[in-house]
Amino acid sequence: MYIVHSPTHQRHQPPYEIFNGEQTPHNEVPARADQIANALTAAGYGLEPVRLELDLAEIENVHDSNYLQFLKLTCEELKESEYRYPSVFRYRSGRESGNPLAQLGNYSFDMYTPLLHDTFEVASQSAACALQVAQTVLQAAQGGEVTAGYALCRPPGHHADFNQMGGYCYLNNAAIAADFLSAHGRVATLDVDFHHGNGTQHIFYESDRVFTASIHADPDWKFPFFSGYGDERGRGKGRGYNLNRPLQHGVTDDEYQQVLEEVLGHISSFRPEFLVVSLGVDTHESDPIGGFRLTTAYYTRMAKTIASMNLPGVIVQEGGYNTKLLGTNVVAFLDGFKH
Ligand code: OKP
Ligand code: ZN
Repeated sequence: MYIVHSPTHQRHQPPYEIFNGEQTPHNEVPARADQIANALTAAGYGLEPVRLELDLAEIENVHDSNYLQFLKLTCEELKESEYRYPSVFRYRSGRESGNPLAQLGNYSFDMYTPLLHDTFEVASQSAACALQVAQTVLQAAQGGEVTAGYALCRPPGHHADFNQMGGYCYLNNAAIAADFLSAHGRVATLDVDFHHGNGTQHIFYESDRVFTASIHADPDWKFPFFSGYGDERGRGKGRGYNLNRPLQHGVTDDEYQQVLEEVLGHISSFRPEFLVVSLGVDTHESDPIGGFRLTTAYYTRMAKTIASMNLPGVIVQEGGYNTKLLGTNVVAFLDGFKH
């Protein structure tokens, strides 16, 4: 399995989350990616450092260029030790404001996702990991070979929308990979993170080139609350090309498996030529912020089931917050995915 990671991710270190006005420990810590990398190496997987540089002009289908410029310039302006959290959010008037505080609120949807001096650079490298894997998988596919690769992305991406950051995400790594592949064939994205992939859903909501599917905690119960319901099916040309399966707390391996098989049936009817998997292992029974009951062994079964579609695949790391077991769970998944 081709694996790409970014060795500079440690430089993005959000100091805390703001929840109910209080500072609480941040969940999206550098130890996450380090622990995954160590577990992969120990299991005999080879990791390649990312070499691709993200070209902002090439992701303008996925992210608003004003948003990208805002991220880049704001981070550049910050000193090494500084960080910025939004306080005032977008008001539904449609007016815009150049005030820096207003812009931060305009381009954010929560107070979990701060900007630091290195955030944009690290997020760009995270996205570059996904793109580099997508390029490699595409090349193999063009040579007639069905392969899969894994992008060890940090920070994660699936909550990042066209022009908003949130849920620890700044650039939508999976959407960037999917958009790139969609120039070469139909793409399906399957999001198995515990949380709904609202960014990925919304970015492709009006597209019939990318079918988006997500299995996640009922948004009435968990973040991101404002999207992820079963009646969201796509709009315009994209009508029928989005699928959500919200689940209640305590879901077990067998219950999850049934839903997964049903979702894969819908994905198959779309006849995709590429598959992008948003892999979050915050569905594990031990996850500190999740609420499902999936076991480590199940990730192997889950991966085998997904891999049975036999499509060129890009697996993108999203969430998972048990920094002791993350790597074990990712290894269990990748072990099951090998074609
Ligand atoms: C990002 B990804 C805990 C609140 C957590 C934000 C969750 C973001 C998840 N105090 N809310 O999908 O794993
Ligand atoms: Zn998650």
